[in-house]
Amino acid sequence: MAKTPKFKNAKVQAWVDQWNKVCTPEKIVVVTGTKEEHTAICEMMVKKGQFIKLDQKKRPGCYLARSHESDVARVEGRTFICSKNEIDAGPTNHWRDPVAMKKEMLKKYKGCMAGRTMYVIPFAMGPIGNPITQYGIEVTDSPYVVVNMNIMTRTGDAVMKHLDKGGDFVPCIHSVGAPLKKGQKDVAWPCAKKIDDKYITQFPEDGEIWSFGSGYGGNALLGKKCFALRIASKLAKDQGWMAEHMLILTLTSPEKKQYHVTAAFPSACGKTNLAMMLPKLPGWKLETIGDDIAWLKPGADGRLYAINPENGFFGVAPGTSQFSNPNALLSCRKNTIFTNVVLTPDGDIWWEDMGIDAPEEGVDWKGNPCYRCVDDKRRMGPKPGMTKKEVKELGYVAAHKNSRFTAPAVNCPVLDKAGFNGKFNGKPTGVPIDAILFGGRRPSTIPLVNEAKSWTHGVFMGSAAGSEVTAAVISDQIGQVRRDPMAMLPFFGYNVCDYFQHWLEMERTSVDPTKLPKIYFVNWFRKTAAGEFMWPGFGDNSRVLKWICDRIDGKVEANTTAIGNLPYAKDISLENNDSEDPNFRVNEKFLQELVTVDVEGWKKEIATIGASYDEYDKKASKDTTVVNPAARRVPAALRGILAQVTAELGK
Ligand code: GTP
Ligand code: SPV
Ligand code: MN
Repeated sequence: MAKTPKFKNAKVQAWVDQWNKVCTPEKIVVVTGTKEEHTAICEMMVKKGQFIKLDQKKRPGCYLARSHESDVARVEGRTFICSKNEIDAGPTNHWRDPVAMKKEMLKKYKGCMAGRTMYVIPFAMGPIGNPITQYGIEVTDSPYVVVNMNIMTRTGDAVMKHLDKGGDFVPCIHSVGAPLKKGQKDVAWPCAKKIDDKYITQFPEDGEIWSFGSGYGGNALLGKKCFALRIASKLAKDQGWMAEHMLILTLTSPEKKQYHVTAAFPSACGKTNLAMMLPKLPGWKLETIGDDIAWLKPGADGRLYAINPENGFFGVAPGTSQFSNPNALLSCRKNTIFTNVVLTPDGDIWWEDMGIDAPEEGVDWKGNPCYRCVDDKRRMGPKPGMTKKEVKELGYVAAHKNSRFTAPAVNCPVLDKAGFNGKFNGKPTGVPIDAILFGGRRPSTIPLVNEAKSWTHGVFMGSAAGSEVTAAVISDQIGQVRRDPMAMLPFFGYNVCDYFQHWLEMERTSVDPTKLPKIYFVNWFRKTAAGEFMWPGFGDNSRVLKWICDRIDGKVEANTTAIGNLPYAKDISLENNDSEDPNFRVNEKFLQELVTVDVEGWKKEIATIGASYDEYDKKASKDTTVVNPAARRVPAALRGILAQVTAELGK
């Protein structure tokens, strides 16, 4: 056992001491958060073969990691909400009894850090000192986690100083679950290889996070999904605020009017892209505040104010290109960690749809050689001389579909620095939100943009969100449409029905409900029967944002339909719609279709929304502790909207 360092905060002392005794690491390092320390850990990992140092002229401060094949994304099947009562975890979460779970996991943690260093990471979710900010301590045996946390959160001495003064924090424990015997050589990506040995566990009532067996992304960087969404959503419900899977952006019109927008899209459905999008519409300026998580609090004036609790971007690499998201590429030019992308012979990185030619030869995410296709310079295959078709048939990609970059937010050329620092008009309130967008990948039925008729209707829209499952999660359902309410399905820290009720409460308890943001549902992903996207997306999404601003300002009429207020096609600006590439040009015929109600499609849609509600209600119906027949079920107000839309569609 290592010697536990001394901490001024008694709770920190107890937390580290406890896990030192259980996990028996070789030594303990308290992360101070300096640049030198960060670099030294990266270099240590290079020496151990866990990081590849990229060409420092092309990518200063950048490294590449390759994960184990079993450890490439979040594991929803092994993610648990451990509330005392099962009903409090609700119908969408995997529930376990907290006492039994701690007992089971303690067995796993026993001796799990043997031969390894235990790092103690003090971190802040939000700007240090901001009244909305929350603090955490992550104890981990993964240096990869340390350097990623350094980028994704504010870490080190400044946080510890805050805790020294007795500040409270969320205690987190993480282990890759791969102890080393004496003299045993470490591997490139230590983790528990069997999926059933991985645990991503939240104890919302104790406010604790216990993670074991995975080193990847949201499974291991515990400030992100585990804390800022699962634990925070429960806190937020209890305290009257909201923790959401949302980007935050600042939009400035040619008339210099400013708008703040948040958007909740499921994993790998376009948050990072929208958050730093380059508007196609002339004169419009977009700035980034956050790309994944927003904490929103009601202000004294009735508006909702948002901060981004994170400090960096853990962005999807494939598809990120000079055309689709130049600001993301610029964000990862320096001090960035790449995971599971292709290594090029000149020490740079590449991925599918990066918009640049593949190297003739490279090393794929598994560490195997890969080669440029003979008939497509932008594809790579596992053998020399392959065609694009052969590669596709193999289902091969050189960069993993959920390969990612971890980039500091300060690198983003369009960062709204004040907003990112939680400031608005010089005050640490966060920014006032004008519009909330929901969305998802929906190849059919769902229009380009649909405005809610009321807050309750907006909550209904969010509750009914759905999307094709993406590679951001290890699942056998990739590509199938599933309901993903408010893009939070994997991230609710409590019962989804209570969460819906909480959204409704935000209006009921508001000092001025007229000041709440307007709510919209957007869909950039409609496809033709032939499988082509009907909307160019990316920078062209600024056309939709402008319509939303016009609606907020009362400048345009909308088409009032059964499903919501749709734009008239003429009100979607087609200025600057002259790209040579038809994929990056709005097709006016498609646009008309995108703003028309597909009545038959919607009847089916409504039926599946109703079915999802029924499914949610089942849990309470089967639970003997729920006596009130309306309790712990989908709120009647949402059922009311469902009935109303159904009736109007039938007319
Ligand atoms: P997480 O980080 O997993 O929460 O994902 P995200 O919501 O931030 O998704 P991201 O912006 O990284 O986008 C994921 C994928 O969707 C990328 O491959 C993008 O190229 C693609 N994408 C994003 N926006 C658009 C769009 O407007 N149209 C189309 N067709 N694809 C898009
Ligand atoms: C997501 O899956 O929504 C992500 C990536 O943002 S992860 O941090 O792994 O959750
Ligand atoms: Mn996300």
